Amino acid sequence: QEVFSAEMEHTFIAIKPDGVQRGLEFKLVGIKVVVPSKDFVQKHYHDLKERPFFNASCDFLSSGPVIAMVWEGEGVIRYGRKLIGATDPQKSEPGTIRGDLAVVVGRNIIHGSDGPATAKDEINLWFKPQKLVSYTNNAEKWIY
Ligand code: RTP
Repeated sequence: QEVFSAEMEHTFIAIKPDGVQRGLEFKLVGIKVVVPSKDFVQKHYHDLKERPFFNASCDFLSSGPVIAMVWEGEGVIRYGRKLIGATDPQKSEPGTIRGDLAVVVGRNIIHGSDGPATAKDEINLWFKPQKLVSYTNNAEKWIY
């Protein structure tokens, strides 16, 4: 079944096993593109239910495609937050994703779990366990 318009060009990009396994960064174990429903993102943001920006944040997160990922590795939660930068992009350091690429708090580009308990809940919400890939590293095959 053809899902894309014939006039628009598409490409398929795949990171091959050496690129995935050379240990260039943390381990990507799940990824998908999804337009989440408002009902779904209300679950994601359930902790913010009482905050004045809850509804606006839910409308925004459900307004278009989200690339959802699960990364694995020692310290990945803390490092992820460091790479992402402070919630308010105007307070994020240069060199962080939000510091370099975002301007306002309601459009801060990227989310990262803030601790082990939320990471577990969010991974369970966004991914079925069978969609996560568990693999051991074979990097020695590609290092010369
Ligand atoms: P995130 O969960 O998205 O990584 O954000 P966070 O922990 O850094 O911040 P949190 O307080 O959990 O807020 C979640 C998201 O709500 C939006 N927000 N708007 N004052 C505001 O208008 C306001 N404050 C927060 C942001 O998109 C924030 O990332």
